Amino acid sequence: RPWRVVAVRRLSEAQLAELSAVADVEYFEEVTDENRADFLAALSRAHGLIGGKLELDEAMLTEAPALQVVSTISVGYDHLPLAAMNRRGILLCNTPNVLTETTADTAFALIMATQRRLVELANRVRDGEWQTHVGREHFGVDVHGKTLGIVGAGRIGAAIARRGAMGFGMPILYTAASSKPELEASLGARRLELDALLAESDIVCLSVPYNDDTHHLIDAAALARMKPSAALINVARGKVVDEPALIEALQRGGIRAAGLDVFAEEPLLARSPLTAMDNVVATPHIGSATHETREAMAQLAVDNLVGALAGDGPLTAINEDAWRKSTVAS
Ligand code: 8YV
Repeated sequence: RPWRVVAVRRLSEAQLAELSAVADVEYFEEVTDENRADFLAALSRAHGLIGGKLELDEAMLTEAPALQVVSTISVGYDHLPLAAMNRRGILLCNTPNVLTETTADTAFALIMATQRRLVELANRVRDGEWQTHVGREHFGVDVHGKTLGIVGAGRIGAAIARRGAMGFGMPILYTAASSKPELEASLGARRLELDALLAESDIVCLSVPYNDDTHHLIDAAALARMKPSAALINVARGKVVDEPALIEALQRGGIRAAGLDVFAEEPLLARSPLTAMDNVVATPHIGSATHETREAMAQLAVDNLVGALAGDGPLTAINEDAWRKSTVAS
């Protein structure tokens, strides 16, 4: 076995066995303060790194001279130093496609929960507070027929749009770098500039990748453009939203509600006002967290790593060109 691989979190026995067939594997259930030195020592010898929530920065890369492939068990890679990896010719693989439908389901769960106040009202039942008939003060707002604005109609955004249009008769608005003829033809979706989408939507759903361009894309000015009756749903990354500005808008009725699966800091600390607001449904970054999808993500990450180190190449990579160039050069 010519390769050495460091694996962190979320791999099954079978997947670890698959890796072990081509590489010596050092497995870390979790990297903590206690075992970080061991992890770094393993990384300094490794050709491949695979896992979820990988902690890796540019300084760690310089301590990992043999590293050739990083295979993250996530579609997002905003936590990884791509520019430095490109310079070193280190391949970055992610896990698109296999989590698209599950993440769109999560967005819809948050849409349903915020429109119909499901968590707030279910908590009342659990707390024994269902003593009278439900009156106007507990009414929600409809889901079906509401205008759904998708900020970032990529794979996940398109899957959310399909659910909205086909399941709930929602008019669909979207932003995207380029127009999506298939969404326009099959769903009647309309592409708008962000400002216009915010002003027209009853539900604004964020499904953009996080990067310099999308940092605080939804700031105080953007929130002010939304209808006071509108809800904001975020299954992207917390920092796409200026969180203090969102809290302020929710508190003063600038917008009606928010369904949030992602936060500026995760885990969300109990002292965040978001944990105590009736018009907020906060879930702990569970966009892709089903048995089926996490298994498929881990499998794709294993296939990417094995394919890159010992096979014909990765299935889903971000920077294959940079890697191939450096492989040819060395
Ligand atoms: C991951 C996600 O679980 O894929 C992503 O980008 O946000 C989630 O599916 C998370 O990044 C931790 O690996």
